[in-house]
Order: sequence, then C-alpha cells, then structure tokens
Amino acid sequence: MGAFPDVVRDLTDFVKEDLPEMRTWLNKILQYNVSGGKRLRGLAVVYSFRMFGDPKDLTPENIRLSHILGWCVEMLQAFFIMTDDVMDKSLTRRGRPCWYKQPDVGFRAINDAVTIESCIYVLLRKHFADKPYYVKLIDLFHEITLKTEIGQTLDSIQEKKIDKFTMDRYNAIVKYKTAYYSFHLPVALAMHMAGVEDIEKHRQAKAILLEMGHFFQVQDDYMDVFGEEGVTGKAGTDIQDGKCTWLAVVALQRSTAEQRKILMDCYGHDDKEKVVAVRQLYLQLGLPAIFSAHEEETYNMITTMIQQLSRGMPDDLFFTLLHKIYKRVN
Ligand code: DMA
Ligand code: MG
Ligand code: MG
Ligand code: MG
Repeated sequence: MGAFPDVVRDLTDFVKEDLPEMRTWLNKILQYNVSGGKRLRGLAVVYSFRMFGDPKDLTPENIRLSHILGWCVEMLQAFFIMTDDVMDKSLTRRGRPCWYKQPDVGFRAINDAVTIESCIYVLLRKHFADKPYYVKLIDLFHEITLKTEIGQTLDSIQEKKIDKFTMDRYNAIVKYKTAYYSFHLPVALAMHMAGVEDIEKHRQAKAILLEMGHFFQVQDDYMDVFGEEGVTGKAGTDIQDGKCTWLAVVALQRSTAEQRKILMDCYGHDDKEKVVAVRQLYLQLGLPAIFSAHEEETYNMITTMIQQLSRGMPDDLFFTLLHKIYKRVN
C-alpha cells in the first residue's frame, strides 16, 4: 500500500498538466478499481521476488520495484474484473457497486478498463526500461493477457449450453480465464526479475501454480452460490448467467433424469424461484460436502507436488500461497 500513491502519481503525471479533469478521472478509476481488493496477486509478486531473489539483490530499491510490479498485476486484475462484471451482469464487487454500475459510468467502464490495462505499460517503461529482463516482463503480460481473454471468451460462449458442460470443458475454461493470470503470472514475473531463467524451474513452478489457480476458481464457483455476500463482497450471478461452473458440472454428473430436468428448466434464468430451485438441488446432491472433500484432496495433491520440487526451488513460497487459498472464504 505504501507504493500505491506513487503508482497513482506516476500515472496521473503521464497525463498532460493541461488536462486536469483527465487527471482527476484517472485518479478516481485507479482508486476505485485497483486498490481495495485482497491484493493476493500483487503480494504474490512481492513474496516470490523475496524467495527467488539472490540475497545480494534484495536491496530496498529492488524490493520497491517488486511492489510496483505487484501493482501492475493488480492493475491487470482491475482491467479483467471491470469488463468481467459487465459481461456477467454483476451488481457488486469488493462490497460496493461494480464500477459500470456507478451512475456516471455505465458503458464508459469499458474504456476505463482498457485505460488501466495500458497504464501497466507506462509503469513498466518508467521503472524497468533499463533492466535486462524488461522485455520478458512485457512479453509475459501480453501472453497472459491474451490467454485470460481467451478464457473469458470460452466462459461466455459456454453460457447456458448445459448439455455441453463437462469437466474437461470446465478445466480448459478456468485454466485460461483464471489460473494463468492469478497464479502463474505473478510468480513468473518475479522469477524473471530475480534472474531465474532455468526452463525446468519455470516448468515446475507453472505446473503447481496452474493447479492452485484451478482450485482457486473452483472455490470462487462454490462461493458464488454458498458464500456470504458480506464476506465475499460480491453477489453471485453464475446460476442466473448459466455459467459452466464446478458446481454445475458436478451436479450434472450426479443427477438423476428428473434432477437433470430441473437444471435444464431452471439453470440460466434471472428468476428468483428458478435460482432457489437450483440451489436446493445443489444441497440435495450434497455439493457442500463434495466440495469440502475436493478441497482436502486438492490440498494434499498440491502439497505432494511442492514436496517433489527440485532443490533450489523455494517450497516455502508455494506453501505460503497454498495456505493463503486453502479454506478461504473470500
Ligand atoms: C473470473 O471469473 C475470471 C476473470 C478473468 C475475472 P468470474 O466471473 O467467476 O469472477 P468473479 O466471480 O470474480 O466475477
Ligand atoms: Mg464474474
Ligand atoms: Mg466471469
Ligand atoms: Mg465467480
């Protein structure tokens, strides 16, 4: 948080002095959309740099750079959730109205989102242009941004096609829409910053991080239906939107012909009674207990993967990330 005001200043300074209303607007969209989250992804950059960095490189200046890089990842997250909330017709985010729901915003939120995305590259140029790993950072941001956009497209074209919901389909959607940018990106950026270029190290880290990211989205899907809005900060929309979620896929796998019919009739409608019927069916099928068992299994599987990391890989880092998400409630 200490670096955030400097980040905002760097960006508002980019806007010419004779455009004070634009400076005010940029300040406003950054404050509303970038700060105020859990900052899990940004902090993952900071921890990862500390764990991968050679002790002689952990200077106050480099630590500060890792904070700025962390904010770049949080800006990418802001860009995705601003557009995601429009597409998902969500109403709340982080305990307040979604940005596009603000009375003076509306569809302008799309431009605000891409503005924040472009700001990432202003910060990277300002702080990293002289670093040998500058191109690696830009390249990774570009690659993973496209992967996430592909995931968002897969997620939206799958909406309401209940007869096409399978676990394979689900796995592909969440790998692209969530796992790459939420887990792989922050750690891979920090590894480049720390000068770690060993392909095998990157491969091992990525394998674990994509598993964590997958599980993170399973939890997100569970909380969309069974979480407390006061705790998650967002009202669920997956049933109304007809999303291919972990709950929907598992429910379909376990449904009788009659139960499947309830899903066919009620899933994907913005209708209170239909939403309640789907939730009731999830309870009848015992999805909360199935989720808890899946959480334990995933925890054990990822723990094993971490224990099998080769020497020189910071297993503490991966355990810290795993413990941050295990049994999370928001
Ligand atoms: C999350 O999907 C993916 C991105 C890229 C934001 P989601 O719509 O389930 O997220 P949320 O539940 O936060 O709206
Ligand atoms: Mg959403
Ligand atoms: Mg979405
Ligand atoms: Mg969700």
